[in-house]
Amino acid sequence: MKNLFFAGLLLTFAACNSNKPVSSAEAQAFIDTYTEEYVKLYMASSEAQWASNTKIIEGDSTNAKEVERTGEAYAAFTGSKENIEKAQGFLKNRSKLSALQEKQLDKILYYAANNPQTVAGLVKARIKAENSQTEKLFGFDFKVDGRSVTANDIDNVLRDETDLVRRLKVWEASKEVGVGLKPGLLNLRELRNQTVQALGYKNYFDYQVSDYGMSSNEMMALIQKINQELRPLYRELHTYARYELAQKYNVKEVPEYLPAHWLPNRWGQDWSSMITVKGMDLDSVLKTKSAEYIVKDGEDFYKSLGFDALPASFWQKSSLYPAPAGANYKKNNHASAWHMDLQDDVRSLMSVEPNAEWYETANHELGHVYYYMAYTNKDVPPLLREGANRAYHEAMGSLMGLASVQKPFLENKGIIPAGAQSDEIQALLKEALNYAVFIPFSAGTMTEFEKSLYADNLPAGQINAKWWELAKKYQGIVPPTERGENFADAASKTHINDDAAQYYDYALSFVILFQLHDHIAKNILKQDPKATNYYGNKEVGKFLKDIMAPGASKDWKAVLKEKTGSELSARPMLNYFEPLMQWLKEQNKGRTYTLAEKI
Ligand code: X8Z
Ligand code: ZN
Repeated sequence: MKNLFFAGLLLTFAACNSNKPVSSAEAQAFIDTYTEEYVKLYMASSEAQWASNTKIIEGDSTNAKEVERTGEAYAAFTGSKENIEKAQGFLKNRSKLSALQEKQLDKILYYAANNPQTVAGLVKARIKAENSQTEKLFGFDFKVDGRSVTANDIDNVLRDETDLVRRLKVWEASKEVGVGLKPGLLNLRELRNQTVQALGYKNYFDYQVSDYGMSSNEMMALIQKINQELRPLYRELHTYARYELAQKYNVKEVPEYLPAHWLPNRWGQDWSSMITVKGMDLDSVLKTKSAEYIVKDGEDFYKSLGFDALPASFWQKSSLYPAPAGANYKKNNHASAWHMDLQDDVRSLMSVEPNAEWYETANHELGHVYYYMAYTNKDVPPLLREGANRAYHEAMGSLMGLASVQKPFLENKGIIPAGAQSDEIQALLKEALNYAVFIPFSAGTMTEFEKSLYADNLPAGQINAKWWELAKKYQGIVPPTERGENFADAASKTHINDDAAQYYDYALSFVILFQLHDHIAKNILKQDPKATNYYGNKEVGKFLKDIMAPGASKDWKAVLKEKTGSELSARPMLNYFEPLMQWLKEQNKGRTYTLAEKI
């Protein structure tokens, strides 16, 4: 990708390159000036986006105008011809630059490619279209039987309801939002592709993948390998779930593929709430707590490892709980974390309710926040205040989420009584229904769909057909009824709209998290990876901080090798679930498998 990128740049700007000799001091002066302006514009744009995501008022365009104004200013600067030429000029003499300077200049060009001034009109249209898509997605009023319901309400029904008629109704209601998002998505596909093409990327998928220093083909090969390695386990889980759910819903004939409305999640990406482990019923304990407890308890876990308390501004400025009933505004209902100024203003946007799913999500978001805090230090310049790669950023909090549901941890915290009997296989099954079930969704359905959309020019008339073709192939999930092209079920998923072409981040993050967890359990705690207690262990905290503190100033592959001794590998994840594999095969004896063994 890099080659293509520079080929494009040279073509566009060859005539303007200065031949002045460059020095590291000159490069540094440029980086410093750029950074000062960059941080200002980034802050202004973050504030506008924060307002636009936390207070969506129908018919009020105040936020939209601010998002456009600040977004355009940010784009004009980052994509300016002058900044591109300068960065490119310095990079012609890489040997004269320090590694840190080289990385920052590469970042400057990476940001530029999303906002080239040469296509300012397209960039402007994209900023407007992106904000309008987000407002439509999160301003949407879900309705069941004519009554407004929230995303949390929908999720609660899909988790607990056993009446299939009611489940179908709620599942269908959850997909209605996609209908109005389809034109916007098609428009954004064009705008996103065209903006990055102006600086030589093949398409927006290619652009996003290049942040890993990889080509799209390399990323697809990696992702497919992971998917294939997890396939035997997923195939057992899929077979098991078809039979168990048929029994749960009192359906005599076991379906070949899982009807989407049978699953306890809108996209079938996490089935863990299918199982309640006796003696470790975290969900019912958490339901007796407050939403505030969930977030505070997450912070307490991080603090026990030696992380600082969250700054007072986090509690003042975050938007952690659902909008009050009857509020005249809606808010983004998907969890996120924000580094507002690339300094100390860290926030999270959530709609926490006291249950196991939000407990996991709160841990996840705090992982982002503690990552921000760790790399906000004098050795990491603002332009490199990012994860070692995007997947690391996702992995940290998810790792803590995994650690926080293991039995010894829960016993230690007094969430479950010490010494309570519980079935280890059931606990492992519950985890697999979360972590293993997620892989075909993230590495399969989502990634393949977005690749098809951005890189392979998926025709507008095949958007929904493609989505369901992939859901069937990878997840073994089918729609409950015919879903024609009047629907755009993919667009009901947040990331398809506002975090485009990046969902492989999450698949990779799960692989990384099991690698880190395996290392922590075996080499630091000397505990069984399936039964750990991280709580209070400062050495674990140090291990995590050492990964987080350098941000993007270190190469992500080198970090993994240095910290775990191995390359990226799904082995630790597979080993973790190995005992479950045997058990599932036993359970599934005599049952019909419908998923192909190989993808
Ligand atoms: O989107 C998220 C985070 C964003 S910071 C809450 N996750 C993925 C999803 O919900 O689809 C976490 C894991 C998967
Ligand atoms: Zn995240």
